[in-house]
Amino acid sequence: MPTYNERANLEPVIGGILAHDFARVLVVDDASPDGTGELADALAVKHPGRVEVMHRTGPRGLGRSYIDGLRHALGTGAEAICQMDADLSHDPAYLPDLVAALERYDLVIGSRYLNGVSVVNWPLHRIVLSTLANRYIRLITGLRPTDCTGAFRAWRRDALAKLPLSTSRSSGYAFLPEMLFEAARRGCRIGEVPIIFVERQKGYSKVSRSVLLESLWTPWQLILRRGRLRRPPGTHHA
Ligand SMILES: Nc1nc2c(ncn2[C@@H]2O[C@H](COP(=O)(O)OP(=O)(O)OP(=O)(O)O)[C@@H](O)[C@H]2O)c(=O)[nH]1
Ligand SMILES: [Mg+2]
Repeated sequence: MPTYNERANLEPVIGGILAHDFARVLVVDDASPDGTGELADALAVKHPGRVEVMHRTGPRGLGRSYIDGLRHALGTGAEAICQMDADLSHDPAYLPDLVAALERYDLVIGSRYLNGVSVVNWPLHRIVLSTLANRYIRLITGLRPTDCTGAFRAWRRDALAKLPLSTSRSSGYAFLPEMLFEAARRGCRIGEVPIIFVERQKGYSKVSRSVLLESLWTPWQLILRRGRLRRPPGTHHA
């Protein structure tokens, strides 16, 4: 779970995760100026063996943090590895649904767009932008999932281990469709379960206009490098 200035959300989200007996959590903090990292350290002391903290230094970034965190998680022997935002938009109550669907899939997406649009408290322009972005990505790359840009995902460890995590080029949000594309290319079975996504109530968004513009180029980069997905493994809805 990557964090940057999520002090107000950290304790409730970790509480929600630890409510599941099967779960452990790794917080990947990018030296948040608001003290999220220190709070995470205190929670690690409070919940020994169940909360771990990675303090990143150097250039910050969502994609970079996911790469470091997912690689670390692979090293722990976990059979199911989940990724999620820390701002409570991804409700930890869905974790059992995501993990259960790994019985049938290699990668399970917690999707906002499986049953129409399940997003609460977004202004209309953001819903339009996000649904258009997903259509755009599917059209260009050949990917099938309804939600290619969300970060709430569960992986079987063997599927994640096949991905070229260290050579990923995206440092920001482009990392999310890129990982899906690489998984689909390797024949991973990709499933989706519906989630209701609620816009953050505390803290602030880190999405900038330049990050969104950068994402316009991403699907083209993917197919120029690797070719469009010709026989995409069908996405089945879990
Ligand atoms: N480690 C790390 N985490 C980050 C960075 N940028 C964002 N995050 C975390 O990534 C998650 C998603 O970021 P948000 O700012 O919520 O992005 P978003 O969900 O697209 O935007 P909102 O809907 O406005 O919240 C949150 O848990 C952030 O704290 C970063 O540079 N480094
Ligand atoms: Mg968010």
